[in-house]
Amino acid sequence: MLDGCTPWPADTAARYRRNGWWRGETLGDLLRAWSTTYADRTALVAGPDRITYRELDARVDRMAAGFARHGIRAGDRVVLQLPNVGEFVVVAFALFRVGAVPVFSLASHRASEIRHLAELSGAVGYVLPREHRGFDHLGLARRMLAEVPGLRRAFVLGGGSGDGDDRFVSLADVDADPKPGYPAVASDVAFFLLSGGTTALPKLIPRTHDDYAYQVRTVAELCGVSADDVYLAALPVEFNFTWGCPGVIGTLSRGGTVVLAEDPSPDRCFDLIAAERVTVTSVVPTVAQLWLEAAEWGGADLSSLRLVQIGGAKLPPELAARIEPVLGCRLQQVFGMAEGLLSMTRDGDDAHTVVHTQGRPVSAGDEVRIVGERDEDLPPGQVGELLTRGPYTLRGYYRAAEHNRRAFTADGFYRTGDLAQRTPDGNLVIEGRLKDVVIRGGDKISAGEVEGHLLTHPLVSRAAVVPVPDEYLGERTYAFLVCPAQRPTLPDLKQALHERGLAEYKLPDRVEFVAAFPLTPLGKVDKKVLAAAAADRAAPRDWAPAT
Ligand code: J2J
Repeated sequence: MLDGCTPWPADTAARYRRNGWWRGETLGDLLRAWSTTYADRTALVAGPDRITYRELDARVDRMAAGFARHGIRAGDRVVLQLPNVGEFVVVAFALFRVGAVPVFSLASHRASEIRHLAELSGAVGYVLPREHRGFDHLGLARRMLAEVPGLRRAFVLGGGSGDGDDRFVSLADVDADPKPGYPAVASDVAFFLLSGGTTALPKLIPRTHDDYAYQVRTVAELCGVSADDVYLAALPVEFNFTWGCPGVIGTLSRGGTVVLAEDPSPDRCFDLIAAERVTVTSVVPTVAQLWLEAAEWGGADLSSLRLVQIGGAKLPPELAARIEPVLGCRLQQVFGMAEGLLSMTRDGDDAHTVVHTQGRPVSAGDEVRIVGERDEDLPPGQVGELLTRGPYTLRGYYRAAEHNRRAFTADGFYRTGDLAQRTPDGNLVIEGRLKDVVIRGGDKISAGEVEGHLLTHPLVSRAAVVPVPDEYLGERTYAFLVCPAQRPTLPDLKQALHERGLAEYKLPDRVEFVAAFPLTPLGKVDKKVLAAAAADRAAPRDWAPAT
């Protein structure tokens, strides 16, 4: 396995293989097999492009050879930052085939995040759009190539640099006659997903071909995906939910059609659902709410939908109860994480289970514990931290030995940081979380990361970021600041964070200045008190200045 990753123990891996869960197939080889079976069916619809399985496989082959010709080798890391375009799928599979490892960045990431991901992964390449939603990604790539030592090539969708700099290659020129026999290995890392992050800087989640192929196969089976299904990728395609739960890969594995939407707005998605007769899609609760409001206005033809998966953040039961009557299709709640474990409600579950729980883990190999403060197992009905390990859950973040000691138990359970209980009939209910994260819409924002950036402002001496409930986004980001000399304005602070290259979605929505922070008996900032104060403007703020 790639240096810096934590493999599963040998006996565990052997058991996963014996059980037929890990089959030694790479994602690149699997696409080849699917293309042979479903050759002339439509694999992908993106904008005006419609491509068959055969064409997709051929494009992937040519691009893989093109990457190899541009010096990309097995084991090389490549930051992949593209919006929901067909090229995302082609690039990802081309890299899988070569055995190179894409790092799935968000299209909304800026200099701060891309620099960190490129440095941490040791990336040699960066795939990006020339421009997207008014942002100059090419300019960002110029900066990254200058600042990150190992980064030597940028592959640009929509053209090269235009100034003769041969480190910039147009993605269209990543093309060569196919060569057989790449050295990708199924037990090795296929790609990196990003953690929702509790630490100041995002961590990388290694996903192997074996583990991801298993996840996708299991979920596609559970959701009854067939060649008649049309999956709408409404959320960003690099999100684990969209990519493989069953998402893009699960749909391709069964001969269905993947339709990529530029954004999840009801305007855009309802047209695509009607035009392409979409049957399955996945959204976060915030998007579900917008869709419900739009659908209640009437006029949309959503009759083809059979299943809407909702996950990524808590789905309020009132919202959950409206899905089936208003959208006219089945709801599936999904509790998932890029780290692995997926829990879902099932076809055949009663209405109460679907509305009020996040279902059951998808694999017989998923081990789930709900524990109290001393890691003791709690009985059904009691809320504790959810720990998990299994055939598609990581054993360690990439190059994060110290963090891994805290994030995993000695016997390899991942501490999710989520608070959950198990109902007597075995369903999970997510009750909250221990981790210091704001879930804004579906976006995960590490409080520590934003605090670190806020603290670089010369007027800010202390910063504490907490979630505050929000009717539309579920939560927003609320920053408490101690600024003894003078107070910066919110636009001023936003501008400063912006200049530091922080992605837009991480900027605080609200800022409040206080004289001091409330402290726990152990002298740590008491974020529970701060979160309660953020939610209640009338609550007292007379926390004594620390002495
Ligand atoms: C409450 N919190 C939830 C839910 C995730 C499928 C679906 C979602 C993700 C995802 C994913 C939640 N109710 N239904 O990767 O494949 C919060 C938890 C969790 C964190 C993981 C998938 N579903 N969450 O959201 O890696 O706090 O993955 O630990 O982005 O989102 O975030 P992420």
